[in-house]
Amino acid sequence: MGEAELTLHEAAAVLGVHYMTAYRYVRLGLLPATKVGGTWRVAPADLDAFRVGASGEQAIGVAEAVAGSRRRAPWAERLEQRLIAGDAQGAWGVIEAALGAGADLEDVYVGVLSPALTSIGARWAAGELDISVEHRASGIAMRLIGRLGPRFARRGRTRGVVIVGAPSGERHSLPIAMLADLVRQAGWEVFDLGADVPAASFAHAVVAAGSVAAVGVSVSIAEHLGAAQDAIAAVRGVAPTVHVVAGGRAVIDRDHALALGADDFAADGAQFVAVLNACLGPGGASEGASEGASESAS
Ligand code: B12
Repeated sequence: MGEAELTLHEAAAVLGVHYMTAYRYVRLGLLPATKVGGTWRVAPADLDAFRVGASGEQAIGVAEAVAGSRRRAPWAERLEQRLIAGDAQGAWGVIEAALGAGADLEDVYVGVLSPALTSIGARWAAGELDISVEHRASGIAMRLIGRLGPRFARRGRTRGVVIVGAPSGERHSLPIAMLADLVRQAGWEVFDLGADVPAASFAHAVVAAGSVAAVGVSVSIAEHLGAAQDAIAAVRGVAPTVHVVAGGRAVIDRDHALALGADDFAADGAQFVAVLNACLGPGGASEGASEGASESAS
């Protein structure tokens, strides 16, 4: 056990700033703090690091501190701190600050939120974080995606329908939610089925949509690869020509995706969009893909 932690009032006094200023530092992820029984606590080492890093920034205000802090902890690290602290408002503050500093929406998903989650997963696997902390962080991440999602919408005619989901047993819905927004931003209409979707329901969604350009199946855990194979087979059963793309942490490469019965593989959202563009053309759904789905719908 190290030195006793300080209250936020004490930390503010040490920094020579108003309590509300210190509170904003915490909310923006600049000053690491944890909530204990409803009040914020700051570790002396974190306060020292902040004082060294801030080098007078606190005297010139939060905006400058935010700008200056870009030289210190990167956005992903700061978001991770807020997610681990269970601080939903502060997590949103970090996202807003990153956007304000010039990050675009894709940067926020790929360069800020994903690495923060990856690190949380690694720290859970190392026994550093309790699963309840990871669950709480996941809940906040989902709400962040909920707030960011509408900003990915693109006006105008959609290029076709893309269905994404994770197969039976697979509970990782965050990767699909981010993927769905990135594909939406590229002009496709996306139906996000979320996690734990039975094979028959993948098929049902394809038939119900009438005309589908592509289906993306996400697998995070190797144990669910068999269920992914079943989902792909079910889609093929109702729409033989629809383009199926497999991805996610558990799908190693293109050969692996093909072995699961998919037509293609993509390692991330940008590659998924590239695959959609390449096989379906910039104008939208290919004849075959539409036909397959609509045939089956009739
Ligand atoms: C959040 C999380 C959870 C949450 C999920 C909440 C939710 N609603 O999604 C909860 C707490 C439920 C959970 C549960 C479990 N989890 Co978990 N989880 C994570 C965590 C921290 C983040 C996942 C995430 O969103 N990552 C961010 C996304 C964007 O990254 P991504 O998944 O790699 O996706 C990218 C690409 O793969 C690709 N992609 C993804 N899907 C698709 C699909 C298509 C079509 C395409 C083209 C591309 C594509 O694009 C994405 C963007 O680049 C990861 C850590 C990590 N490294 O990711 C662990 C992690 C995936 N979980 C893990 C484990 C072990 C589990 C559990 C088994 C733990 C347990 N014992 O309970 C359970 C399994 C539950 C189940 N049955 O599925 C391990 C898996 C290890 C392994 N060997 O496979 C990880 C890696 C943690 C770790 N470091 O050990 N988890």
